Amino acid sequence: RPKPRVAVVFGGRSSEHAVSVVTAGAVLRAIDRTRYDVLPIGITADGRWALTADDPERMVFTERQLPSVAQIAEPGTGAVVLPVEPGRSDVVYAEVGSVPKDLGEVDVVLPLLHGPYGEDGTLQGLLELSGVPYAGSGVLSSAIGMDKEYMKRVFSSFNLPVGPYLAIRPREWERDAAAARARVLDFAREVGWPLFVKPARAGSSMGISRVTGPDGLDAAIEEARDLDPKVIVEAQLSGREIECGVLEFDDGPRASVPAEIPPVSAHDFYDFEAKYIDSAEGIVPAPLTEEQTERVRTLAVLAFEAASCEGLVRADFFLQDDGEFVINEINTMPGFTPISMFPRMWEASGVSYPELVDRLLQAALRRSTGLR
Ligand code: G1L
Repeated sequence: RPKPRVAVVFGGRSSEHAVSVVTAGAVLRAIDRTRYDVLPIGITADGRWALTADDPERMVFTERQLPSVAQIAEPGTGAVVLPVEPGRSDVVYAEVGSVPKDLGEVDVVLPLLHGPYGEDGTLQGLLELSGVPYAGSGVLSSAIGMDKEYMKRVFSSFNLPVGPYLAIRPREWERDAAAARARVLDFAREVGWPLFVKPARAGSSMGISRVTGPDGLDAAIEEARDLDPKVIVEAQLSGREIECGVLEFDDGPRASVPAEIPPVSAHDFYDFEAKYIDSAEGIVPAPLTEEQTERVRTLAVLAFEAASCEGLVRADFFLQDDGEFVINEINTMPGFTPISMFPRMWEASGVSYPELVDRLLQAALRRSTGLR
C-alpha cells in the first residue's frame, strides 16, 4: 500500500464530546494528505458510530457553535469496528442504509476520545482484538493512566516521588464505612487538612471535593462514589505546578521543554476557547533553573517508562518549596489542540503540530499489534 490509511475516531459519550471534535478537526487539518489517507469516524454523544465529513471547517469551537458528531455525520452511515483475527486490518465496515459497505482496510487508528471507553484502555482492547494498530498507549498503560490509585502504586514502585494518598475500595465503604472514615481521619492527623476526595477513575474534574475538616467528609466521599465506587483521598500538595511532555521518537521517548501552570488566581480572565480546551494559560518554557529543568525532564521520561506508555504522555508535577518534584499524574491522552499544553511544549522544543501527529502515527505503525 502506498499510503497508510488512518482512521481518526472521535466524539463519544463524554462530557468532553465537543473538545474531541475540535481536536479531530485540528488533526484532520494537520495530517499530511500526500502521505496518509484519512477516514474520519465519529461517535455520537449517544454512542452511535458514523462516518463523518472530512471537513475541519465544521469542527470548530465558537461562541455560537458547540460542534458535535451528530452535525457532521454522513446520513445513513453507521460504522462498526469488527474484531477479526489479529494481523488483519480490514475491519471497518459501514452500514449505509441497511447495506453493509466495506470501507476497505485501515492501517492505523488515531483514537481521540475522552474518559471511560476512550482513554481507559477499553477501546485499545477492542483494537487489539481487531488486530489494528493504534496511536498512543496500550491497554495497561491507558488503564493505569485512568486509575489514580494504581498510577501512584506504579510510580512508587519505580521510586518516583508521589504525594500522600489513600484509597477507599467499594467493599470497604459498603461493609464498614466507619472504619474507612477512621482511616481517613488518621490520615488527616498525619498530613493535615484540607484533603482532596476524588473518584479514582474519573478522567475529568467532576466529583472532586476539597474537604477542610471531618464534617464534610461523608458528603465528599458519597459525591465521588457517584462517579466511581472507588475513591481516592489525597493530601494537599503545595508548590508550583510544572508539566512536561514525553514523545516517542524512532529511538525512544524524549522529554519536551517543561511548562508552568500559574495558580488559578493569576489568570482570572481567560477566553471561551481556552476555558474549554485546556490551557492557553501555561507558561512555556517554565522559568526553572537548568538543574530543575533537567530533573523534571528525567522524571517525566521515567514516568513514561514506569507506566509502559507508548506514543506520548503528559506528566504533571508539583515543585515543592523544599526544591523536590512530586509527580501528580500522567495523562495518556492529553489535551491535543494546537493551543493545548502538550503541543505548545513540543512547539517550544522544535516539534511542530503536524510533525507531532506524524510521529504518533509513525510510532503506531512501527509497533503494529501484538505483544511488544
Ligand atoms: F493517540 C494519541 F495520539 F496518543 C492521542 C490520543 C488522544 C493524543 C491525544 C489525545 N487526546 C484526546 O483525544 C482528547 C484530549 C481530545 C480527549 Cl482525551
